[in-house]
Amino acid sequence: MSGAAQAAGRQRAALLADALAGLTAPRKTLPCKWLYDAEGARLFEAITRLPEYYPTRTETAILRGGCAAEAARLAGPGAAVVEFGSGSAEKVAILLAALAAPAAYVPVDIAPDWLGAAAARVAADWPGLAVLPVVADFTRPFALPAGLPAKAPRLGFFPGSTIGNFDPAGAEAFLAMARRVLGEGARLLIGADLVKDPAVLEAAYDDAAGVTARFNLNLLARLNRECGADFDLSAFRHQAVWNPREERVEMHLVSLRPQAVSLAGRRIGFAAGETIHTENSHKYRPEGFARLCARGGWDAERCWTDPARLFSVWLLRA
Ligand code: AVI
Repeated sequence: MSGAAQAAGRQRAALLADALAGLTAPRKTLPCKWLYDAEGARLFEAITRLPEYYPTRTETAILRGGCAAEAARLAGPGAAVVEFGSGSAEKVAILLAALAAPAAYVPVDIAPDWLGAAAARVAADWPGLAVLPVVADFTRPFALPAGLPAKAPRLGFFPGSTIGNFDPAGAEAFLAMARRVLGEGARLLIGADLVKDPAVLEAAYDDAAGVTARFNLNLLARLNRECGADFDLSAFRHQAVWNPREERVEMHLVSLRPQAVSLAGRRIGFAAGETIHTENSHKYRPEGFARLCARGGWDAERCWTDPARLFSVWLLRA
């Protein structure tokens, strides 16, 4: 069996183990990382272009509107940029363009195909830049590539408010891990979505065209494809709700009727109205985010927001 087939087999086994644990728990859940197979990644790209989904275009405008230039000035010449969960590596172009003679770009992502394609694109666009991809789960400690110039100032990059998809303890653990990986004196440029009118938030996660609904339901389609489950997708609906106590948007899949689904020889029962909780997207208040960063070992050096205060981008210093 090829290495790729073995890796795919391990992924499927991990997905099945998470699904069995999550769907037999008293409150059914599925970890949001499984939303991103090839179809999920394609749907997420489509979400980022929706009129209701303000985070991507707002963060991009903040980066372009002076934030990337100021972060680049503070990081200094010859910086090495390490992007956590680089995905399609689009926003990093704004940062690389602002930096004086960046020494290296290290995209870190768990999906080797995506990572290879994105790294090749950046290398083609930035001749002379050392592009050193790392295949790793960016939520766990990983080693920076040996070829990274030891003296290059380290600048971490974690855009998109992906930090919001961790629970508060996980977010703090991620920040502490990023600090350990990047080292003393490093900086981290990170996007964090802000608390705002619940109607704006719920529309961003339940768009009129139904793209986010398809993104969420794709998780059940993925369990059918990869784990032989028999979910009837028409018997579930997407739901996005603002949880004011936890200050997060929750995505759920609601069972429209009493039903049973089979998964790996198990029958999993659903009551009408019962939900599978598939994602949390935490929103922050600036003071709360600065406190979270401090607990993770970072000082907030700068914070930028847009005029409507929808989104924030932070430069942190280790
Ligand atoms: C990737 N992450 C930051 C997105 C978010 O906004 O929480 C995922 C997403 N889920 C639904 N829409 C977008």
